[in-house]
Amino acid sequence: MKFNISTFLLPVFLLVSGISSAQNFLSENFNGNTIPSGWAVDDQGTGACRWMIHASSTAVPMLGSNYLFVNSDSAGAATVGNETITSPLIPLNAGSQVFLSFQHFFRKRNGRQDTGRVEVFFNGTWIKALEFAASTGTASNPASELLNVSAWAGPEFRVRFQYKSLRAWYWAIDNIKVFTPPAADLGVTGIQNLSSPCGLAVPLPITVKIKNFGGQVQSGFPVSYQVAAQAAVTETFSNSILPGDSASSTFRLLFLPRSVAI
Ligand SMILES: [Ca+2]
Repeated sequence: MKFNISTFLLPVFLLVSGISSAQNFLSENFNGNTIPSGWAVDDQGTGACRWMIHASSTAVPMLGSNYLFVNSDSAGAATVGNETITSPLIPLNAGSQVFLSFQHFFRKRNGRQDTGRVEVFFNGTWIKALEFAASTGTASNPASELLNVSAWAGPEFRVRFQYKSLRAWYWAIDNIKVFTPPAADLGVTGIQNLSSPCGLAVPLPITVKIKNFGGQVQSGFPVSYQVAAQAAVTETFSNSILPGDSASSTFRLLFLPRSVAI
């Protein structure tokens, strides 16, 4: 009988937690009804396409609260989007560990030219940090982005979101943060979807995806999993993960499905 391991209780956890102070330089949830103070909207397109605050809706619920939105379908075929929204000034000390995070749904319209670009201001120049040209996230499950922007930390730091399109769909964004994370902050972000080829006595490797949310390189930390009431299995992740990066880890001890009561 083929089965999916996700049907079992399989918690996977790390034994590393945040141990140093975090600092928020910007944290905006866009829950108000207007563009927050200090944010600048530049509307260079045609039609009603411009950055605005949008309420959570049936079509695009996002996370259930208001969010930042630009809609390239707002004026029909005539819509040309060339839309930018820029954060307030966020003075940063050069050399500090700084991350940018946000959640979003970039809805690509096939066959159209539409891109969403994230830029940061450093040393007098806007620098491309991220660009989206394919659908990213969904209307009810926005993607979470985490980017190490430390290389561009400086007294003139700002972040802007630029949307360009020729009557495409839209870009919805929420929870933009600029922050220094705790030095040690690791988490399991996924478990490889395992299934037995046939029968329950086939040993299976368990692979998990680990992300370093913290501000320092991490290595040599314990990772554990536990199936139902079985004893927890703990092994050491010996490679290194840079801040903001992810890595896969496969437990050397294979999992025996037959040892689990169904
Ligand atoms: Ca919100």
